[in-house]
Amino acid sequence: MADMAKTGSGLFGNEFKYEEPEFRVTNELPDAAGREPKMMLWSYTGNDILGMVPRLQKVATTCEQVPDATGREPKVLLWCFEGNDILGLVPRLEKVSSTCEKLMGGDELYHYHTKIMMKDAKKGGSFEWHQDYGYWYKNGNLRPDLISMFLAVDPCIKENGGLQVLVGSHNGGRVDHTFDGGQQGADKERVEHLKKIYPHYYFNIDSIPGDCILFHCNLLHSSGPNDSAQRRWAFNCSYNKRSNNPVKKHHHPFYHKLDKGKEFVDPATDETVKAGSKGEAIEAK
Ligand SMILES: O=C(O)CCC(=O)C(=O)O
Repeated sequence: MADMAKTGSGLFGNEFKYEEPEFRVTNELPDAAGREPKMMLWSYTGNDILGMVPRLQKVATTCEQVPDATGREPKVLLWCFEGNDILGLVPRLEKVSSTCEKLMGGDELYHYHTKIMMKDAKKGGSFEWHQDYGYWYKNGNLRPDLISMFLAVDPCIKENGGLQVLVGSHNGGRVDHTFDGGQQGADKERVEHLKKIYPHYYFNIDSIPGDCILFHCNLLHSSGPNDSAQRRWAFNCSYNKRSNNPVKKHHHPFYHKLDKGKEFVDPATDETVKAGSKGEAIEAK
């Protein structure tokens, strides 16, 4: 959609819909991200992401169970380096990585990690209120210069433990985190105060699996248990700024260049060929 980024839509005016064939990030997106009390939230669907969803569903599950405060366990499958399999393409996609880069001010980002968050039907546990920076601060990232893309593999709705956020709370700065079950949870008293300032919002990503949300690492978010009969999986890629290279070695990587994949050669710069008549764009079938 040529003018996709001209106007935000949705409840908070910062949801943007992407449609094939054109994807273009204009300055309105980062502007919307910076405005109070809006949060960083974008929704777009891409066929290349959608095409991977069935493959994600077949992934081998060498995952961790991370108990919530009640002992119920959502499962997490986490990897740091992109890898050369099909799943490694997701964080490399231009429309994901370059959009995140633009939203974070244009500085180079690198892939910090990707996760698949799995909540089994009737069993899956919660993620307590937290900021991702609650974890990542402890990893030696000096600044909150990280961003994530949460991609719905299954419909993610309130009933199966979909995502909830405090809209705009990334503007409130870092909150202290301590263990809450096996997870890092934000200071509960502080969260209760913040709830009075920032609206509590449930996402319903029910129409198109493949929709995603991009959000800043200081956005307070959580998700409930899955008591429904419907599985809830989500794919989550996180990036850090190169200029925010962590100061301590830990379980996620230091800066490494993100290989965004293809770069087409401009025949005009190729001295080994003489370009003939101007070629026409080939449309993929
Ligand atoms: O998968 C979810 O419901 C929440 C995930 C989450 O909070 C996170 O990855 O930081």
